[in-house]
Amino acid sequence: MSALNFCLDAHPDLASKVLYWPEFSSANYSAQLFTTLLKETGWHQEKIKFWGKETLVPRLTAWYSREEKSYSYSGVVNNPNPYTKSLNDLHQKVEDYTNQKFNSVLLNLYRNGNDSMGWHADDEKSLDPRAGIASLSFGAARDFQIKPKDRSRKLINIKLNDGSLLLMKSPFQEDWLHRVPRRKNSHEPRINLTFRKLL
Ligand SMILES: O=C(O)CCC(=O)C(=O)O
Repeated sequence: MSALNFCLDAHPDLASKVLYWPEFSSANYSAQLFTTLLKETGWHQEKIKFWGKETLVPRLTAWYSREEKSYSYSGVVNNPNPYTKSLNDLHQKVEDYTNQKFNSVLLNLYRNGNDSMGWHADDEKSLDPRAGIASLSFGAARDFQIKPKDRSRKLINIKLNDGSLLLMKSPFQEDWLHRVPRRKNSHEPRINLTFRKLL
């Protein structure tokens, strides 16, 4: 269960902040989970205000919490759905791998390479600043990019593969931004789950 940091070999200072398990789940198990999550999840497309104008976010999302926690960001309030059995099982496995505790999960569905997530940090006051954020990916491989908030260095690209797990340890969110950029040549869907600990 030891993490592999080959994508960050050139950045030894990040080894204590970002951990990557490329084979958290087997191809078979990932394919099953992808189908289950796609079907079971209460997906919806949020509207956010951007420069005073309402726009649809370029992906579908869903929020689940074990402790009935709501989660707000960018003016969107996510009311909690109760955990399903699949989410419970995944949650347990992710906690075992990462040795961290979470109580909620945000799911993102990228329908194809046109869907994306802009630069941001998961640093809302409602999140426990001592807890990490664990990001689990199924389906199409997509680039995940990180860069320091103070722009002191260039962005770093990490390819998040099907069945992989990435852990952003505390205090990564204090100093770094991340995003999933559009990729015109990616045609397949991807589901990402970020396990979080809300206060
Ligand atoms: O889809 C991903 O890999 C990242 C998701 C993310 O950044 C988020 O949910 O805050």
